[in-house]
Amino acid sequence: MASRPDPTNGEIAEVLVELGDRYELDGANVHRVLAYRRAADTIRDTPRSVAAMVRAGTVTDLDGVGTTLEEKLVALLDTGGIPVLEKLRAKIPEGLLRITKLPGLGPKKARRLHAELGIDGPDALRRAIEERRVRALSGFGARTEERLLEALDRADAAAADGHDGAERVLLPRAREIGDALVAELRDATGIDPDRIALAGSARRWAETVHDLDVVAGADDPAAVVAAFAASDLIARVDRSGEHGASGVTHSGLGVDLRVVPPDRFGNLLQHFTGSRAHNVAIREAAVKRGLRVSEHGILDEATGVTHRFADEADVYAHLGLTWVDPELREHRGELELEEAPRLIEPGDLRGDLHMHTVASDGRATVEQMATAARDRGLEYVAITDHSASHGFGDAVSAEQLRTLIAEVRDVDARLDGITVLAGSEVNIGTDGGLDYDDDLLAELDWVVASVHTAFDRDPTARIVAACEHPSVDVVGHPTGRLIGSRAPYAVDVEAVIAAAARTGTFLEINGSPRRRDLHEVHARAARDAGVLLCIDSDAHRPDTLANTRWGIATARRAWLGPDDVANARPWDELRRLRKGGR
Ligand code: DGT
Ligand code: CA
Ligand code: CA
Ligand code: ZN
Repeated sequence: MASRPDPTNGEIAEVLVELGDRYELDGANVHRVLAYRRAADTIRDTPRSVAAMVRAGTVTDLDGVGTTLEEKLVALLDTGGIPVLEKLRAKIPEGLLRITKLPGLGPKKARRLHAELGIDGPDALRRAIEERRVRALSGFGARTEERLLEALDRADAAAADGHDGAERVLLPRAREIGDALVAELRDATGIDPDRIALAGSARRWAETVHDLDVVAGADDPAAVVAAFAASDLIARVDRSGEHGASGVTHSGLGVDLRVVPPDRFGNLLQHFTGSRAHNVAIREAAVKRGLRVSEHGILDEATGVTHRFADEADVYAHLGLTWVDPELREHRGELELEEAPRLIEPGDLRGDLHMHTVASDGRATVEQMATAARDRGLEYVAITDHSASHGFGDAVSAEQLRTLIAEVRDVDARLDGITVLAGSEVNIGTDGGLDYDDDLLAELDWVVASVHTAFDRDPTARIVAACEHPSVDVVGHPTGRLIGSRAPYAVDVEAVIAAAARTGTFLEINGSPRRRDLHEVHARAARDAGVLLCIDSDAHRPDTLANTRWGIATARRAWLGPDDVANARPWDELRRLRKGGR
């Protein structure tokens, strides 16, 4: 049998997503559809080859992969296809699948467009809207037509820009794979651990990463390149030479590897850490001193001597620059710093003031969350479940909140080594009002106020009103964005910062890796306006308490030190800093 290259995990995941989408359009049971999507997520996030697991008969070890799916994966590897997928492909037009991806048009509506109007793709949909035939269907109005037309225009524009291709990956996933790869190359080659690193956006702790950059300084570069090609984290090597290689991980993330002799590792690391804008600024500053900076070294034009450095810090020193932490290298004034600022570090956080339990949409109890936080070294936590109007069956009514407060007091009394505070993440209503009455709010130790609904109903005025409430301690995820999937709501961040400063309300840096909200630029502006920031996990399970690490990353990129962060203080100090010295 002719051998075909194994599909990467990303490619397998795509096939399963397509299978789920087509089943859904075919009217299949929702659980089956969700099962395919969940399996696709698991497979995409598996760092090693799933194709190899299928061959070894171990693929059912993965969460959500059973024997039915295993059979399909075997067929995919052996024949390049899955029979039921071929059947569904024949049955459901490609264009129909495309229009279900339009915002506002799920599979149910798409199926009706197909069944009742014969619409089989974007072009047919556009024609039908122009002929005002869509609004004739029940459940579709003139407003829907208008929105669909806008969505079609946006989809066309995105396709023309080529923006529908390679997506950026959230930082945690990129770092998980990148750190594993660096560790593997280190172990395989015995290279000096200080001479191999992740560079690029991952080292700068950016929100998303387009590709990984691995740099190394080694006496035998070919050995590092060979280890890279042999790594089972790498699905495919596209290009390889004596001093580097490019490849793709199983999840489809690109990787560039570059290797130089150890004596110039500092230059290489500095160059490929970027950012581009930071490097351009460095080169311009250097030229004025008669120095030319590149990844190969610093050329002194007067003497013709090229200076090379094993350590990155020496590159900055040689250029007469203060050391700049990687997170600051974004060309936002970092080269003008006279000394390196003391940035906040993970160990500086003493508390975590935003987390959920089974009382709302969390997965663990108050006691489990508090115990896990204590084991992570925290001194205090606030339990902040969703408030009465949250919906999705996850709301805490006023009466339930009283019970929850009692539970928190009880856990606090029983647990040693951690202070457990009674709080709430209160929805800000469309009129700027809060979900619970003032007396109940005043009983809480900690109140996070967040917008979760009606994003188009003047979020600025609502958040400003919340800041003016005497019991509101902090505004949660102030702009509501979800990186890669939802734009911030139209909130005037400057006005929110001004209101926070005026009222003594804190602003949150939500650590969920797809939020990181406030954004670093806004967090820096808030600090400059005298506002204290809270770095919170917004954890819904014990293990996501670790999300404060991504909040720390944003805080560092905002130039924040421990003094700028409310929960870097002991609770006894912070409680007095709450507005009105409550
Ligand atoms: P990414 O991959 O889009 O998430 O962001 P980066 O920053 O990792 O960008 P990437 O991978 O294109 O390049 C890594 C770093 O290498 C970049 O931040 C600066 C440096 N670099 C690469 N190519 C160039 C270049 O042509 N000019 C300059 N000035 N720097 C470059
Ligand atoms: Ca990169
Ligand atoms: Ca790159
Ligand atoms: Zn929230």
